[in-house]
Amino acid sequence: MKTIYKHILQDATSGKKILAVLIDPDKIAIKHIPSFMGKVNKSVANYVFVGGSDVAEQQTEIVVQTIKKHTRLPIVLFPGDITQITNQADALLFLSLISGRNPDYLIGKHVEAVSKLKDSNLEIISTGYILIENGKQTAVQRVTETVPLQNNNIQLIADTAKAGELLGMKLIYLEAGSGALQPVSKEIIKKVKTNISIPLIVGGGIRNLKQLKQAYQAGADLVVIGTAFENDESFFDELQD
Ligand code: 1GP
Repeated sequence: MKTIYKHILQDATSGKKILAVLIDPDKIAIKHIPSFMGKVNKSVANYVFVGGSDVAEQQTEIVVQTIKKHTRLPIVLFPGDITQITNQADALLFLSLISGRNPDYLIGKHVEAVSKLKDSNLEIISTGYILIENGKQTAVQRVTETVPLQNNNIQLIADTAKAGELLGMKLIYLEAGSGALQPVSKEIIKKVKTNISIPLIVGGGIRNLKQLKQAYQAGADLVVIGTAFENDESFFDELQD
């Protein structure tokens, strides 16, 4: 049943806040997945996102298969490349990097992905992906060779998000980049949220409960956290209810 987007939409509409734990297949050891997922399962996390910027071929499939054995949470691919697409997951964020002007990441990779997706059962969720400057170069920026939107140009960020919605995208993802020094600001989240009527995802550089709450209060419907859990799993203890 392809109901992941329906649930995100329902939760976003009713004001319920959603949390996704991001697992980078390049950064987690397979043998560590059972204990890591034990902590995810006890936390308030609703989804497991899987993806990264530099991941060896086949690695995503092995990681997703192992995660599946240790959780009932839906697994959503958040791929940095088409080699990370695997039918073992439940859904795929079909990301178009609308903050950039690199045709490969706007449409090229998507055309390449079609042959892989034709016979797949993945729920495909069109997502407008917007990279925001955060003070240092991130992996997404390096790999995609795009320039992030400046964090003081809030109107441009809001217009970019709205253009994504008008193009028919189902989600907007504001991304400061994995391990960002600063998360996306409250002002940006607020402005984008008031300009769009589709669910808003925010991620990058969120490392503590205060920043998580700030993102939700500003208008994020779904927050993605990866690095903070990689660095300190005790963060899960703060997120038990
Ligand atoms: C990165 O938004 C995600 O794509 C999560 O970022 O690893 O900084 O939590 P962090």
